[in-house]
Amino acid sequence: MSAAPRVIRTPAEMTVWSEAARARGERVAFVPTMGALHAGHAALVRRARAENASVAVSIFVNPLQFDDPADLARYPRTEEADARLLEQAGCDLVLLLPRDGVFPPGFQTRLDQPALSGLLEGAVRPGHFAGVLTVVARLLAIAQPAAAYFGRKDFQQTVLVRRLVADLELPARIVVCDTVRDADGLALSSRNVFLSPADRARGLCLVRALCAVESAFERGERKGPALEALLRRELAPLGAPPDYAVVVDPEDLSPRAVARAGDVAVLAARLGKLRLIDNHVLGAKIGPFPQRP
Ligand code: PAJ
Repeated sequence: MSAAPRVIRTPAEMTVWSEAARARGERVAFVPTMGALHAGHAALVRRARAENASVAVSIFVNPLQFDDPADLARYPRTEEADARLLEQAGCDLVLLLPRDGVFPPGFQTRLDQPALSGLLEGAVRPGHFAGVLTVVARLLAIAQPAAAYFGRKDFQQTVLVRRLVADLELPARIVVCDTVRDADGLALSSRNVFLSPADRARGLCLVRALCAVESAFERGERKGPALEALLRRELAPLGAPPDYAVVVDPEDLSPRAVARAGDVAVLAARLGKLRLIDNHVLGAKIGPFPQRP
Protein backbone atom coordinates (compact mmCIF):
# COMPACT_ATOMS: atom_id res chain seq x y z
CA MET A 1 0.00 0.00 0.00
CA SER A 2 1.40 3.38 -0.95
CA ALA A 3 0.87 6.41 1.31
CA ALA A 4 -0.38 9.78 0.10
CA PRO A 5 2.62 11.92 -0.84
CA ARG A 6 3.52 14.85 1.36
CA VAL A 7 2.62 18.20 -0.18
CA ILE A 8 5.08 21.10 0.00
CA ARG A 9 4.21 24.62 -1.11
CA THR A 10 7.34 26.70 -0.45
CA PRO A 11 10.85 26.49 -1.92
CA ALA A 12 12.45 26.66 1.54
CA GLU A 13 10.55 23.59 2.80
CA MET A 14 11.50 21.69 -0.33
CA THR A 15 15.19 22.42 0.12
CA VAL A 16 15.00 21.37 3.80
CA TRP A 17 13.28 18.06 2.84
CA SER A 18 15.91 17.36 0.21
CA GLU A 19 18.78 18.17 2.58
CA ALA A 20 17.29 15.92 5.26
CA ALA A 21 16.96 13.03 2.78
CA ARG A 22 20.59 13.47 1.75
CA ALA A 23 21.68 13.59 5.39
CA ARG A 24 20.00 10.17 5.84
CA GLY A 25 22.09 8.94 2.93
CA GLU A 26 19.07 8.81 0.56
CA ARG A 27 19.31 9.72 -3.11
CA VAL A 28 16.61 12.19 -4.10
CA ALA A 29 15.00 11.87 -7.53
CA PHE A 30 13.02 14.71 -9.06
CA VAL A 31 10.36 14.64 -11.79
CA PRO A 32 9.27 18.11 -13.00
CA THR A 33 5.80 18.23 -14.60
CA MET A 34 3.01 20.64 -15.49
CA GLY A 35 0.28 18.34 -14.13
CA ALA A 36 -2.64 16.82 -16.11
CA LEU A 37 -0.71 13.66 -15.44
CA HIS A 38 -1.02 10.46 -17.47
CA ALA A 39 0.71 7.10 -17.76
CA GLY A 40 3.77 8.76 -19.39
CA HIS A 41 4.36 10.85 -16.27
CA ALA A 42 3.62 7.80 -14.08
CA ALA A 43 6.34 5.85 -15.89
CA LEU A 44 8.89 8.55 -15.03
CA VAL A 45 7.83 8.44 -11.38
CA ARG A 46 7.96 4.63 -11.25
CA ARG A 47 11.43 4.57 -12.77
CA ALA A 48 12.58 7.28 -10.35
CA ARG A 49 11.04 5.21 -7.54
CA ALA A 50 12.88 2.07 -8.64
CA GLU A 51 16.24 3.83 -8.81
CA ASN A 52 16.18 6.17 -5.78
CA ALA A 53 15.19 6.24 -2.12
CA SER A 54 13.12 9.45 -2.30
CA VAL A 55 11.01 10.79 -5.15
CA ALA A 56 9.72 14.35 -5.48
CA VAL A 57 7.40 15.49 -8.29
CA SER A 58 6.68 19.14 -9.06
CA ILE A 59 3.49 20.36 -10.69
CA PHE A 60 3.84 23.87 -12.06
CA VAL A 61 2.29 25.21 -15.25
CA ASN A 62 5.19 27.43 -16.19
CA PRO A 63 3.95 30.65 -17.79
CA LEU A 64 7.43 31.44 -19.18
CA GLN A 65 7.30 28.56 -21.66
CA PHE A 66 3.92 29.35 -23.22
CA ASP A 67 4.23 31.55 -26.28
CA ASP A 68 0.43 31.66 -26.64
CA PRO A 69 -1.62 33.03 -23.68
CA ALA A 70 -4.69 31.08 -24.86
CA ASP A 71 -2.71 27.82 -24.69
CA LEU A 72 -1.67 28.67 -21.10
CA ALA A 73 -5.24 29.56 -20.11
CA ARG A 74 -6.68 26.29 -21.40
CA TYR A 75 -3.86 24.00 -20.27
CA PRO A 76 -5.69 21.13 -18.50
CA ARG A 77 -5.64 21.15 -14.70
CA THR A 78 -6.64 17.89 -12.99
CA GLU A 79 -5.38 18.22 -9.40
CA GLU A 80 -7.37 15.39 -7.78
CA ALA A 81 -6.61 12.80 -10.45
CA ASP A 82 -2.95 13.90 -10.36
CA ALA A 83 -2.80 13.28 -6.60
CA ARG A 84 -4.20 9.74 -7.04
CA LEU A 85 -1.80 8.93 -9.88
CA LEU A 86 1.19 10.16 -7.88
CA GLU A 87 0.18 8.14 -4.84
CA GLN A 88 -0.13 4.98 -6.94
CA ALA A 89 3.18 5.58 -8.70
CA GLY A 90 5.01 5.77 -5.37
CA CYS A 91 5.86 9.47 -5.19
CA ASP A 92 6.97 10.69 -1.72
CA LEU A 93 6.51 14.40 -2.16
CA VAL A 94 4.54 16.74 -4.41
CA LEU A 95 5.93 20.23 -4.86
CA LEU A 96 3.09 22.66 -5.59
CA LEU A 97 4.65 26.08 -5.76
CA PRO A 98 2.67 29.21 -6.55
CA ARG A 99 3.99 31.37 -9.36
CA ASP A 100 5.79 33.73 -6.97
CA GLY A 101 7.38 30.75 -5.23
CA VAL A 102 9.06 29.74 -8.48
CA PHE A 103 9.60 33.29 -9.75
CA PRO A 104 9.60 35.65 -6.75
CA PRO A 105 9.01 39.36 -7.33
CA GLY A 106 12.12 40.84 -8.91
CA PHE A 107 13.12 37.57 -10.62
CA GLN A 108 15.00 38.63 -13.75
CA THR A 109 17.16 35.77 -14.94
CA ARG A 110 16.52 34.05 -18.26
CA LEU A 111 18.54 31.15 -19.57
CA ASP A 112 18.85 30.38 -23.24
CA GLN A 113 20.86 28.29 -25.70
CA PRO A 114 20.74 30.35 -28.88
CA ALA A 115 22.05 27.66 -31.23
CA LEU A 116 19.55 25.01 -30.04
CA SER A 117 16.50 26.85 -28.79
CA GLY A 118 15.51 28.37 -32.14
CA LEU A 119 15.42 25.03 -33.98
CA LEU A 120 12.46 22.66 -34.55
CA GLU A 121 9.93 23.38 -31.74
CA GLY A 122 11.73 26.64 -31.00
CA ALA A 123 11.20 27.88 -34.55
CA VAL A 124 7.45 27.46 -34.13
CA ARG A 125 7.27 28.53 -30.46
CA PRO A 126 9.60 31.52 -29.97
CA GLY A 127 10.82 31.84 -26.38
CA HIS A 128 9.52 28.41 -25.40
CA PHE A 129 12.89 26.85 -24.58
CA ALA A 130 14.22 29.89 -22.74
CA GLY A 131 11.15 29.44 -20.52
CA VAL A 132 11.81 25.72 -20.10
CA LEU A 133 15.52 26.19 -19.32
CA THR A 134 14.83 28.97 -16.83
CA VAL A 135 12.20 27.00 -14.92
CA VAL A 136 14.16 23.73 -14.97
CA ALA A 137 17.27 25.48 -13.60
CA ARG A 138 15.18 27.17 -10.91
CA LEU A 139 13.40 23.91 -9.95
CA LEU A 140 16.70 22.00 -9.80
CA ALA A 141 18.08 24.71 -7.51
CA ILE A 142 15.06 24.32 -5.22
CA ALA A 143 14.81 20.51 -5.23
CA GLN A 144 18.56 19.74 -5.32
CA PRO A 145 18.08 16.21 -6.64
CA ALA A 146 20.74 13.63 -7.37
CA ALA A 147 18.81 12.68 -10.53
CA ALA A 148 16.06 14.32 -12.58
CA TYR A 149 13.77 12.33 -14.90
CA PHE A 150 12.52 13.52 -18.30
CA GLY A 151 10.56 11.88 -21.12
CA ARG A 152 11.99 11.33 -24.61
CA LYS A 153 8.56 12.33 -25.92
CA ASP A 154 9.90 15.90 -25.66
CA PHE A 155 13.18 14.99 -27.31
CA GLN A 156 14.43 18.51 -27.97
CA GLN A 157 13.72 19.41 -24.35
CA THR A 158 15.97 16.56 -23.19
CA VAL A 159 18.78 17.78 -25.45
CA LEU A 160 18.60 21.30 -24.04
CA VAL A 161 18.26 20.17 -20.42
CA ARG A 162 21.29 17.91 -20.76
CA ARG A 163 23.21 20.85 -22.22
CA LEU A 164 22.06 23.08 -19.33
CA VAL A 165 23.28 20.61 -16.73
CA ALA A 166 26.58 20.07 -18.54
CA ASP A 167 27.24 23.80 -19.12
CA LEU A 168 26.49 24.83 -15.53
CA GLU A 169 27.98 21.62 -14.12
CA LEU A 170 24.83 21.10 -12.06
CA PRO A 171 25.09 18.06 -9.79
CA ALA A 172 21.88 16.36 -11.04
CA ARG A 173 22.10 13.36 -13.36
CA ILE A 174 19.57 13.62 -16.20
CA VAL A 175 17.69 10.38 -16.91
CA VAL A 176 15.69 10.16 -20.15
CA CYS A 177 12.78 7.67 -20.22
CA ASP A 178 11.08 6.08 -23.23
CA THR A 179 7.87 7.50 -24.64
CA VAL A 180 4.70 5.88 -23.34
CA ARG A 181 2.10 5.33 -26.06
CA ASP A 182 -1.55 4.35 -26.22
CA ALA A 183 -2.26 0.87 -27.56
CA ASP A 184 -2.69 2.31 -31.08
CA GLY A 185 0.72 4.00 -30.90
CA LEU A 186 -0.27 7.62 -30.27
CA ALA A 187 2.19 9.17 -27.79
CA LEU A 188 0.45 10.16 -24.57
CA SER A 189 0.23 13.90 -24.02
CA SER A 190 -1.67 16.09 -21.56
CA ARG A 191 -3.14 17.96 -24.53
CA ASN A 192 -4.57 14.82 -26.21
CA VAL A 193 -7.81 15.38 -24.25
CA PHE A 194 -8.51 18.20 -26.72
CA LEU A 195 -8.38 15.89 -29.77
CA SER A 196 -11.70 15.07 -31.40
CA PRO A 197 -12.07 11.33 -32.21
CA ALA A 198 -11.59 12.14 -35.92
CA ASP A 199 -8.43 14.19 -35.31
CA ARG A 200 -7.12 11.52 -32.97
CA ALA A 201 -7.51 8.92 -35.74
CA ARG A 202 -5.76 11.23 -38.22
CA GLY A 203 -3.02 11.87 -35.66
CA LEU A 204 -2.03 8.21 -35.90
CA CYS A 205 -0.24 9.01 -39.14
CA LEU A 206 2.55 10.49 -36.98
CA VAL A 207 3.29 7.11 -35.45
CA ARG A 208 2.87 5.42 -38.84
CA ALA A 209 5.48 7.82 -40.21
CA LEU A 210 7.91 6.89 -37.43
CA CYS A 211 7.30 3.15 -37.96
CA ALA A 212 7.84 3.57 -41.71
CA VAL A 213 11.11 5.42 -41.22
CA GLU A 214 12.35 2.73 -38.83
CA SER A 215 11.45 -0.03 -41.34
CA ALA A 216 13.29 1.81 -44.10
CA PHE A 217 16.30 2.31 -41.83
CA GLU A 218 16.29 -1.40 -40.97
CA ARG A 219 16.19 -2.23 -44.69
CA GLY A 220 19.35 -0.16 -45.11
CA GLU A 221 18.11 3.26 -46.19
CA ARG A 222 20.59 5.82 -44.82
CA LYS A 223 19.97 8.92 -46.93
CA GLY A 224 18.56 11.68 -44.73
CA PRO A 225 16.48 13.30 -47.51
CA ALA A 226 14.98 9.92 -48.51
CA LEU A 227 13.97 9.21 -44.89
CA GLU A 228 12.53 12.71 -44.64
CA ALA A 229 10.51 12.20 -47.85
CA LEU A 230 9.11 9.01 -46.35
CA LEU A 231 8.05 10.87 -43.18
CA ARG A 232 6.32 13.53 -45.27
CA ARG A 233 4.57 10.95 -47.43
CA GLU A 234 3.08 9.26 -44.37
CA LEU A 235 2.00 12.64 -42.99
CA ALA A 236 0.19 13.60 -46.22
CA PRO A 237 -3.28 12.60 -44.86
CA LEU A 238 -2.99 15.59 -42.50
CA GLY A 239 -3.69 17.78 -45.52
CA ALA A 240 -1.09 20.42 -44.60
CA PRO A 241 2.69 20.20 -44.48
CA PRO A 242 4.13 19.29 -41.06
CA ASP A 243 5.92 22.03 -39.07
CA TYR A 244 8.98 19.80 -39.43
CA ALA A 245 9.74 16.18 -40.26
CA VAL A 246 13.45 15.48 -40.28
CA VAL A 247 16.21 13.13 -39.11
CA VAL A 248 18.61 14.96 -36.80
CA ASP A 249 21.89 14.56 -34.96
CA PRO A 250 20.92 13.81 -31.33
CA GLU A 251 23.49 16.28 -29.94
CA ASP A 252 23.18 19.44 -32.01
CA LEU A 253 19.84 18.75 -33.75
CA SER A 254 21.28 19.45 -37.21
CA PRO A 255 19.67 17.57 -40.13
CA ARG A 256 21.53 14.42 -41.15
CA ALA A 257 22.61 13.88 -44.75
CA VAL A 258 23.57 10.29 -43.92
CA ALA A 259 21.68 8.77 -41.00
CA ARG A 260 23.10 6.39 -38.44
CA ALA A 261 21.67 4.44 -35.50
CA GLY A 262 20.95 6.78 -32.60
CA ASP A 263 19.90 9.66 -34.85
CA VAL A 264 16.39 10.86 -34.17
CA ALA A 265 13.44 11.27 -36.53
CA VAL A 266 11.49 14.24 -35.15
CA LEU A 267 8.17 15.54 -36.33
CA ALA A 268 5.49 18.03 -35.46
CA ALA A 269 2.17 18.63 -37.15
CA ARG A 270 -0.97 20.64 -36.62
CA LEU A 271 -4.30 18.92 -36.08
CA GLY A 272 -7.11 21.43 -35.76
CA LYS A 273 -6.08 23.84 -32.99
CA LEU A 274 -3.60 21.35 -31.58
CA ARG A 275 -0.01 20.50 -32.43
CA LEU A 276 1.27 16.96 -32.00
CA ILE A 277 4.97 16.17 -31.65
CA ASP A 278 6.64 12.79 -31.71
CA ASN A 279 10.03 11.26 -32.41
CA HIS A 280 11.87 7.98 -32.82
CA VAL A 281 15.49 7.01 -32.23
CA LEU A 282 16.67 5.17 -35.36
CA GLY A 283 17.59 1.58 -34.61
CA ALA A 284 15.30 1.36 -31.54
CA LYS A 285 12.18 -0.77 -31.43
CA ILE A 286 8.81 0.80 -32.28
CA GLY A 287 5.50 -0.99 -32.70
CA PRO A 288 3.99 -2.94 -34.28
CA PHE A 289 0.69 -1.23 -33.49
CA PRO A 290 -2.70 -2.65 -34.43
CA GLN A 291 -4.11 -1.14 -37.61
CA ARG A 292 -7.35 0.78 -37.53
CA PRO A 293 -10.46 -1.48 -37.62
P1 PAJ B 1 5.04 18.01 -19.02
O1 PAJ B 1 4.56 18.21 -20.40
O2 PAJ B 1 4.04 17.93 -17.90
O3 PAJ B 1 5.93 16.73 -19.00
C1 PAJ B 1 6.61 16.34 -17.83
C2 PAJ B 1 7.56 15.23 -18.21
O4 PAJ B 1 6.82 14.11 -18.66
C3 PAJ B 1 8.50 15.64 -19.36
O5 PAJ B 1 9.81 15.19 -19.10
C4 PAJ B 1 7.87 14.94 -20.55
O6 PAJ B 1 8.79 14.63 -21.59
C5 PAJ B 1 7.35 13.66 -19.89
N1 PAJ B 1 6.32 13.04 -20.73
C6 PAJ B 1 5.23 13.62 -21.29
N2 PAJ B 1 4.55 12.74 -22.06
C7 PAJ B 1 5.23 11.58 -22.00
C8 PAJ B 1 5.06 10.27 -22.59
N3 PAJ B 1 4.03 10.00 -23.40
N4 PAJ B 1 5.97 9.31 -22.30
C9 PAJ B 1 7.03 9.58 -21.48
N5 PAJ B 1 7.25 10.78 -20.89
C10 PAJ B 1 6.36 11.77 -21.15
O7 PAJ B 1 7.70 18.82 -20.11
C11 PAJ B 1 7.17 19.56 -19.30
O8 PAJ B 1 6.03 19.23 -18.61
C12 PAJ B 1 7.75 20.93 -18.95
O9 PAJ B 1 8.40 21.45 -20.06
C13 PAJ B 1 8.70 20.89 -17.71
C14 PAJ B 1 9.92 20.02 -17.97
C15 PAJ B 1 7.94 20.40 -16.47
C16 PAJ B 1 9.19 22.34 -17.42
O10 PAJ B 1 8.12 23.18 -17.18
